[in-house]
Amino acid sequence: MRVLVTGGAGFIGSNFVHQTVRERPEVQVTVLDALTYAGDRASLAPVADKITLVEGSITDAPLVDGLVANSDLVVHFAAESHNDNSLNDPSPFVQTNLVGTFTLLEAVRKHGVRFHHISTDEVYGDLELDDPAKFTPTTPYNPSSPYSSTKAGSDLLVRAWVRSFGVQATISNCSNNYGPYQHIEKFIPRQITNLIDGVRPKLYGAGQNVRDWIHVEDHNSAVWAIIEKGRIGETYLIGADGEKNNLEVVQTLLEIFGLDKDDFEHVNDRPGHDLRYAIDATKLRDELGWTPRYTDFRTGLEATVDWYRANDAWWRPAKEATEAKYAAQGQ
Ligand code: NAD
Ligand code: TDX
Repeated sequence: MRVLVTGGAGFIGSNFVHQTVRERPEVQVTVLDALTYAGDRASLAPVADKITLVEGSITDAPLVDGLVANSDLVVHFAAESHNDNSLNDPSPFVQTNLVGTFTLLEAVRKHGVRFHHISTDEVYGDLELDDPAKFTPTTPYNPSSPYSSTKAGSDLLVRAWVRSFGVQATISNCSNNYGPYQHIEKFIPRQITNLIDGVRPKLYGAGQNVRDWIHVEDHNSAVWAIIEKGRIGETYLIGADGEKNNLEVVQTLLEIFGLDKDDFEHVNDRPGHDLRYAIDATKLRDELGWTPRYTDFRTGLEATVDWYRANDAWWRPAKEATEAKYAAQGQ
């Protein structure tokens, strides 16, 4: 099987490529990645001789057409993925998330290629902190930020291409991922690398916002389950019952580093900050028999801390500029 992985030099995509090479040696992997600030050749270095990396944009229709024509499956991770960036400049979000997904859909339509679209739980908006409800596949779309609204739009394009043109596609909406190779602009690796540098973690607002954490390996095992056993046209929600508020996450990290639980700073909150995300993954578990392997958050977090300690060379070059950008907005 020939698989085209878009965004395969990013966080979740590179982990997907590593896992696929390790567990499915019969699969031929081609990565299409624009190598933006979030994409890094080095994330694919351990598998470089086993895959093909094409540097280019998913908005480049002739390039996409040629690559899709030579594939049996497209797994679409490529996106602008950071909410804070989308508040500063939404334009690349519209280009990549909407125009890029449209470009891929036109190519898979033309060549009759199976498509799996990677999306986020943020398309559903947020839940109240005291609401016992979780997101399900029938929760109405209600995105808050330029990031989540362009992801929501991309999901709707996929649904329309399935219904109108018979494109063979599935969609997954996953909760917050953590693990190796995550860009240090994101919450968990930002705080881990701050702590490695002896800098206090930075908590937006009061830290009461809740995210539903899943290890990236569990996300990707669910993606393979959907590719192999999912029903065409269906949406599957991926989550591993990992709800934690941001304060709890920071305090677990402080504990891992042997520091006092109050050794963090409150910084400016994110405008429009979503309160709580929570996934009900019953459909994925019952229909496809998927279960997560990383069920203990603290153990998964310790392994992630070890990875960032051991891979200073991977993240160090981006640290200064990332922190300067946050500092400019009091974060
Ligand atoms: P990331 O920002 O780490 O990686 C994105 C990758 O896409 C990078 O390698 C980047 O170079 C590439 N890219 C960006 N624009 C491109 C373009 N125009 N053409 C080709 N490549 C381009 O993101 P991530 O966290 O790995 O997220 C991957 C996917 O998973 C996204 O679709 C995101 O919406 C979704 N998702 C992420 C999370 C999470 O917690 N990180 C949760 C749920 C869903
Ligand atoms: O320094 C910080 N301090 C802080 O308190 C940062 C960077 C974040 N936060 C908070 C904001 C959020 O409540 O931590 C939480 C997580 O923040 P992010 O890592 O930016 O993730 P989030 O906005 O929840 O979105 C993530 O999950 C869903 C991914 O970035 C998206 O791509 C995915 O769709």
